[in-house]
Amino acid sequence: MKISNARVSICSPGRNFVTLVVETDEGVIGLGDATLNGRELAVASYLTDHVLPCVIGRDPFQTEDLWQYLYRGAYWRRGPVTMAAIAAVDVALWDIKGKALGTPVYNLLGGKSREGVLVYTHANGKEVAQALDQASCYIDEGYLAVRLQCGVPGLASTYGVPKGDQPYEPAERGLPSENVWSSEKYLVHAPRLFEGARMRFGEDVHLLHDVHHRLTPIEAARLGKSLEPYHLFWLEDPVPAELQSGFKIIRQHTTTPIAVGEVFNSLWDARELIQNQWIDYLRMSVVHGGGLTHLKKAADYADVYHVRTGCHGATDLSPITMGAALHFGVSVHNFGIQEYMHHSAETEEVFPHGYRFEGGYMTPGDAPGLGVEYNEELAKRFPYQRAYLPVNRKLDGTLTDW
Ligand code: KDG
Ligand code: MG
Repeated sequence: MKISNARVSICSPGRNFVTLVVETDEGVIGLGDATLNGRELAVASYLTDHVLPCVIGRDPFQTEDLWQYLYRGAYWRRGPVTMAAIAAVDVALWDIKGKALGTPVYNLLGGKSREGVLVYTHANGKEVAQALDQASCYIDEGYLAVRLQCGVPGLASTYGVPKGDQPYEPAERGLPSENVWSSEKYLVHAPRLFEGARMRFGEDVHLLHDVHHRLTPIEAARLGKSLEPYHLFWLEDPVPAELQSGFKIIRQHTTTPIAVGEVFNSLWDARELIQNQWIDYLRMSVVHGGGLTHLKKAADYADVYHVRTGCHGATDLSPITMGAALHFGVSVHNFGIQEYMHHSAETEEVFPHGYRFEGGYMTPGDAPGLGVEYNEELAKRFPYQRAYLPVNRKLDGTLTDW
């Protein structure tokens, strides 16, 4: 079998997605996600102009060699654009291999280690009560794990909390909007959200929280300590992660479990964090973490140090990545949890899929390959629209780390 053609398709059914379609001379087609939120066209060009001409004519079964060829062969290694492009090719090849062999991708990754993967979803609100009301609805739907975010009194808007009635979506169309941030106000308020949650929901439901890299290590240590009575499943992205040893300070002060890695694109971004056991969960995703080939290696390395997986799964990761993450999640031994933010109805129509949610868990389905399709004709009705993540400034106007 040979790769006979490959093309990039960009659409915006509610939000932007970059999809790679790989065709073979035997008629088997594979799909990959190459979406990089707010920088979509850079990955599309990287693929179309630089990568795809090199993959035509190659054997799609050679996932390892082709991954190394695109990673080592380019000379310029790593970075979100490069790694999202490599991931798209890699995932499309795993999809082809599964379809050609008539088996779901999880069987190619070691087979099932579990029947379904534990997922968490997002409950948000401007006020504590609103966030808890939303969480209550999800718990009634069967969710066993919920991420809680709420507005901070004194701050007009907070990332992760929708401004209007629409569900929270990480990107906004047009130019970047700006949010205002105060670590002082946030540190006082955040524990109230979790105190309220434990009073209302009891001790069993798993609660998670995302700091979006906004704190210094010692501030994050204080937050972790103040949240200990509410025993979070994890505290995510407490500090920016370029300086990996920052996590050592957090670890010295708190037993609240720490998750990081949605912006990582290589195991090298996490090596010290894992090796020093400064984190508990690795959030690298299939799309931004170089595909299934690289993520499997990162997970196996993490396993040695008692670190479990907790893949990023916001709406900017397309249903193709969600499907791939579920095959990965049911198979990898040290799976921890999977994020699951609901895609819009238009997105679901453009990407029909076999994965399902039931009773707090998700399953990838048993269709050969990934079990996710792409309706390219329908996608054409939703052309790309420029969109960005918001920018955050402190009260005095200084940009935050993120
Ligand atoms: O593109 C970035 C978003 O997906 C991210 O900010 C959302 O932090 C996020 C999360 O944990 O889902
Ligand atoms: Mg996050």
